[in-house]
Amino acid sequence: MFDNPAIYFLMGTPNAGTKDPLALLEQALEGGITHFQLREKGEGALSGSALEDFAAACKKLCKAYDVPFFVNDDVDLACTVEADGIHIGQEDMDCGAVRKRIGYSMALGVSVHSVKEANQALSCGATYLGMGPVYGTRSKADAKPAAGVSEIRKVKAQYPHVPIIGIGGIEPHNADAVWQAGASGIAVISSIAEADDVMGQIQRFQGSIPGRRVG
Ligand code: TZP
Ligand code: MG
Repeated sequence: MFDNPAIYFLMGTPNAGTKDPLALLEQALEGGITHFQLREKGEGALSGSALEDFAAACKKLCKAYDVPFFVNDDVDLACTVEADGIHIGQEDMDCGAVRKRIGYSMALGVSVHSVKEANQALSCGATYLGMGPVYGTRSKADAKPAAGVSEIRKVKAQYPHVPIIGIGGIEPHNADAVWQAGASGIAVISSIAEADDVMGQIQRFQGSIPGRRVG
C-alpha cells in the first residue's frame, strides 16, 4: 500500500471552502493522489447520515481510481463504509483497541511524534505512521508546534521498513526535506484543497519526489 512514494490527500467538506467537495476529490484523484483520507472536522462538519452518505460517495470515487480510502478517527464510520483504512491520533481511541476492532483486513495509520510513540503504535500493528506537523499548519486547531523532520529521521533509522508519512504545512517547495528525511509519503490538506489548479499542484508535488524532479 506504501510501496511507491505517496501523495496522501486529506480533506473534509470544511476544507473545500466554496468548492464542491466531491468535485475537488475527483480533481485530486485525476491529478494523481495515491491515498485519500476523509477528515471531517471543524465548523460545518457533516455528521450522522449526511456524513455516512458523503463517506460512501468518497469511497466510491476512490475505488474508481484504485486509490485507498481512509477515515480519520471514526472507527464506526470506517467499518460502516468498509474503508480501506483508519487513521487515529494519540488522543483518539487506544490503537490496540482499534486494531482488535478492525482486524487485519483494514490498514491502521497512527500519528506519532517520537520513537517512543512509534514503538507503541507498531506494537498495536500500525500499518504506517503519520508524523508532524513538519511545518506550521492552519488546518489543525490543536496542532503541536512545528517539529521539522528530525523525529522522522530518528524513527526511520529505528524502523527503516515502516512507512512514515510527513504532514503539516507541506507545499511543493518545502517537501524535499520530508523526502530526504526518509518519509515514504507526504500528507497534505490546504496546499491541494485550496489550490486554484488542483491537478497542476499535484503535478508539482509529484515533481518534488526525489528522482522525479521536472524542469
Ligand atoms: N496533523 C498534523 S498537521 C495536520 C494534521 C491533520 C494538518 C495538515 O494540513 P495542512 O493544511 O497540509 O498543513
Ligand atoms: Mg484524530
